[in-house]
Amino acid sequence: MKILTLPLVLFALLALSKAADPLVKSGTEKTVPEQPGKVNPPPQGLAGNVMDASGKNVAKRATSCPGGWTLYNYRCYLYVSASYTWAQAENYCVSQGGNLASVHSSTEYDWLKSFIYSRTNTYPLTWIGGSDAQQEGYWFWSDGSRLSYKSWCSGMPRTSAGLNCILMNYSDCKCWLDYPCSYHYPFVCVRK
Ligand SMILES: [Ca+2]
Repeated sequence: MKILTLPLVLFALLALSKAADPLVKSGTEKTVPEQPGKVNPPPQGLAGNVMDASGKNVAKRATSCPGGWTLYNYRCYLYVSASYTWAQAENYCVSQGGNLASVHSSTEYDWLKSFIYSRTNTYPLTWIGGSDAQQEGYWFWSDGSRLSYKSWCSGMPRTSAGLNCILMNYSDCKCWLDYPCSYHYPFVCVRK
């Protein structure tokens, strides 16, 4: 019996030290006391994910789409063939939980053109969400994102009054035209 007792005692000691381990660890990790009132900048996650201080992802990124919408690069797209004015089109997109589409790179624009082609077998003039109706020359996307990537046709945008909304797929180059917002065209909505 004595031979058996020693291994049992050793085992019990080992088990006790293992159980105590997490307590020791959490004790030693708190060497830097938290400073009340100090707000750390939100950490940047992979692929531009924006997280708040608790590590929660606050940037909305779609991984699936409602029926009829198409997922591309974490956003959902809907082509609407009905001809609306730019404002009617934007209003419709908002009613569906989105905005008129914004475009942020040539890759994204190439995809958007092919997406419309997949729906229509052609390249129709189509409203997207860019507008300078608020102030001439100040272009915004209706979804609030920054208008930095541009695919204007040669000579665009023009400075004459009343050409305040972006039509895509103009001419052979399928570039952007600034056009009167009150004209009726099909359009593309986007939602996150
Ligand atoms: Ca304008």
